[in-house]
Amino acid sequence: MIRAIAYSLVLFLAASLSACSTVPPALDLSLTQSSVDKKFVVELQPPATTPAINQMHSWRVRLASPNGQPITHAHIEVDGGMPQHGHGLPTHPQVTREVAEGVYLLEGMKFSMTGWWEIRLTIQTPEGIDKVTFNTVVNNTVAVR
Ligand SMILES: [Cu+2]
Repeated sequence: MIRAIAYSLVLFLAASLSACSTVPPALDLSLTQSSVDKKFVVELQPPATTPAINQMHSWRVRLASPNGQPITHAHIEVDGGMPQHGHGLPTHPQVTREVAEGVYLLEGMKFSMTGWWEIRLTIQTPEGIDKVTFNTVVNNTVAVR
């Protein structure tokens, strides 16, 4: 009886461990994506050094038209989360300003867990509104001090 319980506990732990670490194999990790309706080409620029888990950090967003012209004065909203865990971002990141022509500062990013995260942007410009989704896999297990 105890052996049976111990055995099923081991099976359960093995199953939950593999569920935690499985990232979909066909995940598109490209940092340059076309928006859903092809109105924009968006490049996410990660911080120069990989942030630790729970470390607040910033990204840059480079926004261009399909033919490569920088798009200025856009309003960009940020959303995201972990699709496999059903939770959102632990912070409310914001695009705070345009630091160069068509390049925007995305502040307040933080990843609280390792694994697959989605970063979703909604981009509003005078030319229209469109959405884009990026996938990123956080492998860093270093905790912030
Ligand atoms: Cu999670």
